[in-house]
Amino acid sequence: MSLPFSFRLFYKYRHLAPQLVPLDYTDKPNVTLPYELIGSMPELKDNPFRQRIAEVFSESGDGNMTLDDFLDMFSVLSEMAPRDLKAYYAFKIYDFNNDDYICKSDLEKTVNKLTRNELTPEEVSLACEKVIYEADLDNDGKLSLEDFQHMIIRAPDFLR
Ligand SMILES: [Ca+2]
Ligand SMILES: [Ca+2]
Repeated sequence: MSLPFSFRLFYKYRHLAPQLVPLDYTDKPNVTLPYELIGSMPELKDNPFRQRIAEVFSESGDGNMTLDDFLDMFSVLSEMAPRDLKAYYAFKIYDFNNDDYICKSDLEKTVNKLTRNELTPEEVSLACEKVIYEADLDNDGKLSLEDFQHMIIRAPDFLR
């Protein structure tokens, strides 16, 4: 998907740990870079969701990344990624407990990160109830991917 950028991204990946990442990838070397290196990149270091983003794109789920994980992450974060794909990954990022729904506690974590903990717990709770009330199309009290996608169409800022 991100072919035009793959060389640039490969060098970006390798630059994080030149001693670990070989220049020659033809034999598919089994290399994984630790989250500490990934999360401190300029593109991520100020993002309150950086650890969650790395976990979601990391095949091992722990935030450590192979080159393929890394390429996937940057192609989805790219401005050119289709909105549906971004929405799918945003949903996964906000689904902190990985149960395929965004429930109120997932949303509270999301809102706390988005607002960098500047709201009181009551304000956060109210904001989350409002979001669920407005976006929960099937009234099961939590947001499915479909509920979430409808919400994104109305409020695209949620993707940023
Ligand atoms: Ca969840
Ligand atoms: Ca629902």
